[in-house]
Amino acid sequence: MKTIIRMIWLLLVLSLTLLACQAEQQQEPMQAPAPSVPEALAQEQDSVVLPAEAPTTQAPVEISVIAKRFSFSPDPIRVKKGDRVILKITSMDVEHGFAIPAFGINKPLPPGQEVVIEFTADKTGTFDVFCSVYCGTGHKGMKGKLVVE
Ligand SMILES: [Cu+2]
Repeated sequence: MKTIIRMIWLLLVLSLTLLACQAEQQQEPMQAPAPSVPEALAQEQDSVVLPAEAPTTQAPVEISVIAKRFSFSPDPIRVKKGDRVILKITSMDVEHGFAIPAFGINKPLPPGQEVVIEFTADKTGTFDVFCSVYCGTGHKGMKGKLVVE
């Protein structure tokens, strides 16, 4: 029994020593970065200034889209790779849905109400657009394309 108690004591002492070492180690690096925080802030401020010099690439591309039985217009929707795209979609008749699975987009379009969808066209290709809310006999054929060049 005594040996077991000794071992437990040893373990306790060891773990306490380890904890103390860790605490010291943590303190040292914590003191070191403290003065460098203003430097990091200064660097961040510098990098904030830089993108402001090239705002033209950041300007979003707005496209108005009409949804009605059983098509979208324009079709295809054309954008450039890297564009920040703002789609303003209005259903002219019944409720439709607007889905582009390749960009994780799927929103209902209540009739007569403009729905705004924003995304970044971060890959080139031709992507499926389709209606995701049953809207009548032609629903299955209510498809379009998004072309990212
Ligand atoms: Cu539909």
